[in-house]
Amino acid sequence: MSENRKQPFSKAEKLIGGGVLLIVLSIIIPVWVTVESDRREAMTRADLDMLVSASERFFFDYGYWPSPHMGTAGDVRYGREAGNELVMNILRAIDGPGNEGHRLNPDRIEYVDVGYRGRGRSGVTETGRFVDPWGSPYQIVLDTDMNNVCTMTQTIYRNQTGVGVVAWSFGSDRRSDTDRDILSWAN
Ligand SMILES: [Ca+2]
Repeated sequence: MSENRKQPFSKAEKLIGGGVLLIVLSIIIPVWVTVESDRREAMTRADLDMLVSASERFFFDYGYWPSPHMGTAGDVRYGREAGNELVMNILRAIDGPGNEGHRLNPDRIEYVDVGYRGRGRSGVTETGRFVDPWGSPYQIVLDTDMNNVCTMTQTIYRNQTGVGVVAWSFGSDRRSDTDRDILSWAN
């Protein structure tokens, strides 16, 4: 009897306990994954709204888009050939690439307030690149040739008429042009 007292759980009890634990985990883990992916998607949508509205406010104030490439035909896509830090430095009023000496945002207005990126959290890198919660740079197209069309290059997405800025995230698969992409516009 003293032997039994030293064993708080019998083998059968341990098996049952382990089974219950597995069942609980099998419920909790998928719920957590869904909650986490919903959280990241909501964060991404908020970032995209912020990028578009900040760019529009910038245009309203200055009469040009937050880009060092104004006048470039065919528009410029940031996040791919050109880093999006060129746009972000202008919108964040930072003296750096794209906005050297505050030349494009001379009033030094902070149109966006973005923190540093973290695990599962969007934000700017040390070089000022704005990345989504999965770590991929946000894609931004600005109407640099001012023809009221955002010309989309090297992507499945159509040119967007009547807007000066569009932005998108690669989403959870970290690849562009897939159904996981999160778009600032209704495709
Ligand atoms: Ca254009």
